[in-house]
Amino acid sequence: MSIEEFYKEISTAIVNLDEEKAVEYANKAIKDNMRLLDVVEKGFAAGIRKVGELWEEGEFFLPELMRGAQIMQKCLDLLIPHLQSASEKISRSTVVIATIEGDIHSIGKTIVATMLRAYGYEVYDLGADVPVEKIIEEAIERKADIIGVSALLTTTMTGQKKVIELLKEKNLANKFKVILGGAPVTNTWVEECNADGFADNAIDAVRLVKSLLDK
Ligand code: B12
Repeated sequence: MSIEEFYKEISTAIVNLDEEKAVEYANKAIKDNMRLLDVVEKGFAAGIRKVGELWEEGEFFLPELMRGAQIMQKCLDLLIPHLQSASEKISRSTVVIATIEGDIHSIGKTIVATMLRAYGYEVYDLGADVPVEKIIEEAIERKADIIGVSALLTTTMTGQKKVIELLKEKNLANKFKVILGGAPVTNTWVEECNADGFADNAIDAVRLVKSLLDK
């Protein structure tokens, strides 16, 4: 089986909600020392996005969407410790990351947090459904360089803008760089919010953080 076929098999296992196969592939990827981030992005994430499409098209119902996410999370729990063990402390910079309040989507944010850790950043992952004030409090407390805010819903994206607005109100805007992420985030939204950037996958998120800190 070629590597592309392997990614496709993983994605299919997620779409078929086949937990046994998905877990088997995650373990195989670990055992065979594969590039685990690629396995996550091109296999598992591709699968869960397809599940989302099927749900949107009415082929899947909410329990199936939830089951898909559960299987994905189980596999991530297996993979994440191995992604982290590749870590090499190369940076002392600190990132505080959260999914904004009202939004419970945590998978993508967790992958980004994991990758940043793997690249040596100190990462405080506040979880999902986190109020704007709490994100800012933690950023101050942890002396963060960067605040990352994830939003997966068009209705919760406005919270990303609120983070930046509240920082301005508190005269803290030049203390932190704010980066955004999540499927609905675009360049236009980043400009509208006055954010410092966005990334639509974990590798670009690492690149973005690095470039902002190099400035
Ligand atoms: C899995 C999933 C769920 C799971 C979430 C489980 C969990 N623990 O996360 C469950 C089943 C709980 C769920 C619930 C709901 N969901 Co949902 N869900 C999804 C789905 C299928 C996949 C999301 C995902 O995990 N993708 C995989 C990861 C790897 O990708 P990612 O999140 O985009 O993250 C990457 C990048 O965006 C970026 N990134 C992410 N965060 C950050 C942060 C920073 C700082 C940076 C730099 C980068 C970055 O890097 C990540 C890694 O590559 C999406 C479909 C989609 N295409 O996104 C729908 C989707 C987001 N959900 C949707 C909806 C509507 C809902 C519900 C409202 C459904 C309902 N009726 O209850 C609820 C929301 C409840 C709430 N209040 O939040 C809609 C949103 C529509 C919209 N435009 O607003 C979507 C788009 C489905 C659809 N096609 O309609 N969902």
